[in-house]
Amino acid sequence: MTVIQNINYSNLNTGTLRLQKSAKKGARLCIMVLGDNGTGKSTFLNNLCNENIFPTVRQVNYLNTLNDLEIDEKKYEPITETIEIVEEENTKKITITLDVVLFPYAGYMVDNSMAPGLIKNYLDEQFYKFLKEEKRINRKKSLNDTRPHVCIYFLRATSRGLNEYDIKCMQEICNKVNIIPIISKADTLTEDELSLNKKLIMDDIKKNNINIFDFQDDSLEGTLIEIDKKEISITGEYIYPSTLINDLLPFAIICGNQIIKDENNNLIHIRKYPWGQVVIEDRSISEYVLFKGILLGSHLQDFKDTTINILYETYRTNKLLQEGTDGEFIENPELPLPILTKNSISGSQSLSRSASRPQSSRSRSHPRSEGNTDSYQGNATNDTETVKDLEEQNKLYQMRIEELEKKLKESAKLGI
Ligand SMILES: Nc1nc2c(ncn2[C@@H]2O[C@H](COP(=O)(O)OP(=O)(O)OP(=O)(O)O)[C@@H](O)[C@H]2O)c(=O)[nH]1
Ligand SMILES: [Mg+2]
Repeated sequence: MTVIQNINYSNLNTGTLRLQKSAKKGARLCIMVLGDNGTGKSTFLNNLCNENIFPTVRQVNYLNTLNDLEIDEKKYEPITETIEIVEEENTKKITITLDVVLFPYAGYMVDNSMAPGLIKNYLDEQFYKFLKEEKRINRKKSLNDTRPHVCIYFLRATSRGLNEYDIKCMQEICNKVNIIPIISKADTLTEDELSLNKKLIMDDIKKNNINIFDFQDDSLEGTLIEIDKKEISITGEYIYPSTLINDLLPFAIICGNQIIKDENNNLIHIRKYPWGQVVIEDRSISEYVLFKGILLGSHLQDFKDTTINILYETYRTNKLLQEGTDGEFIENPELPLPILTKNSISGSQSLSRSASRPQSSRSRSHPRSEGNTDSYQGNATNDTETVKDLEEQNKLYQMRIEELEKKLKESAKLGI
């Protein structure tokens, strides 16, 4: 676990005040970070914790990787890291423990078709582990909870909306985790391109029924950001305290590659270019601070609540229902089998109708009644013959009964 003494970000007062409520016991959040390779995930995480914890240059031999591109489930095993962020505000310390889950190879391979399913399985597994702990008779006081509360999904702005892989991946996981879409490397786009990409991505999200986290009526007013009246946004339009967070999605961020101190001795992130530098905390350049405030401050608890009360609860209900059904479903050889009728032999509709009727000894003792009812289909001739056989047998029994009755009457007459 890495402990980071954190900084005073500009305009974090409202949020940090909110966070102080939970400061005593400390807040904990589990984030999953997904997205194509090289989209800036590690850089973002390093900015978040002010330290180079996540290597931004992949520490694998690229040549070996290229020679080794066959699909292998093991490659998709997640990496987890726990970071402790300590925010200092007016001499008060606020600790946020961040559990980070990364899938280093997801979106990296030539064939990524396995990745969405495996990520979904991972999320299911975390739900299942929690459910198992919850169902124990002797439950631990604090259950080991590894359920990711947020998935920060990094998107490459291509001016063509979402690519096929991102659609598939988001569709697979959107009912298991709160997705927040992010356009990374926003410095590579003009204001117009950025507006267009935000729109195209949101259109694709709606069109493909991807459920991302819904901020509902929450506006910037309730976040960490103190906007006086209006200020210019990254897309060149104005934002106001009343601007809805949903209208800003996907957040467009630039992340820094250096940390320096400003004139007030606060740490700030900068991205250096050959022609100059930009300050990441400048909200007209990057929505990083805005997103950070929402993630670790104003909406931290909302992400957890939605995960626990909606996403996990839905999983739990379905799982328990499924288990209940499985438990009750005992294959019973005594279950009534359908009576064979002409209709039942010729059509599935009549088969289902006859299935609810009681079993006759005739069909039960019939050798074919032990098999699948489907096997009766096409045996109409045989069954007609069987009925005839039985009728013949009945006639013989009837004759035998009549014979016996006759004998009884004769015996009675003779007084035997
Ligand atoms: N121009 C620009 N470059 C960025 C930005 N964020 C990250 N980068 C650069 O993009 C490159 C890849 O960044 P990483 O953070 O390693 O990306 P990643 O998504 O972790 O990559 P993988 O782990 O390989 O999938 C690095 O050279 C970063 O410095 C950004 O906002 N703007
Ligand atoms: Mg990385």
